[in-house]
Amino acid sequence: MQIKVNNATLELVQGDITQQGTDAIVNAANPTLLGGGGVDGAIHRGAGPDLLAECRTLGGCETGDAKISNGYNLKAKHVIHTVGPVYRRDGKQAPELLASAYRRSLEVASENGLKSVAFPSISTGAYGYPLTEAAPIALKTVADFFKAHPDIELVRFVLFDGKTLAAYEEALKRLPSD
Ligand code: AR6
Repeated sequence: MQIKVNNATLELVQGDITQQGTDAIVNAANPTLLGGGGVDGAIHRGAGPDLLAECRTLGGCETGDAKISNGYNLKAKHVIHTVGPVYRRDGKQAPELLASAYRRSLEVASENGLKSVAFPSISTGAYGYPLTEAAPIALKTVADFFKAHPDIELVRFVLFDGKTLAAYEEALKRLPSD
């Protein structure tokens, strides 16, 4: 499923983000940037040990911020590491922190001249963000970013399982078109 926002494409696919050939893939990391489980573990395995070595030099990452590294053995030349909110811990601030994780990732992509970015569903695994709440925030933040930054041409959400894809498809159908 895909839509156009201005001249940019926003698309939803089911798959493994480590296999994507976009200019960057986004990692749902933790503030240490030193690896973990879920998509973070898969990205570090796919990139190889040089990624961890570079991440050690990045000085960690605050919740809602993003840092860029090389992609090493991945098809994508870059990994943008962001940290989403922990749903139960961050409470009322969780929606803005989730939006910030997407927005900062795209700002970093734009600052580095990148044109295509693949995202996983940030915070909806180990960090416990309910999918039905997270998906509309993710899609609206990306659609709003496109309106202000025509340099980004493609954002692909790479959703690991059918349930996650279905939640994003439902949210995309309901996305306000203003
Ligand atoms: N490709 C795409 N999506 C994936 C992949 C993959 N290869 N593997 C898992 N997912 P999570 P979070 C999906 O837990 O909630 C880590 O330990 C997964 O099914 O990876 O932001 C970090 O170090 C889910 O839909 O990230 C942090 O400590 C989504 O990715 C913490 O987990 C996000 O799940 C971050 O938690």
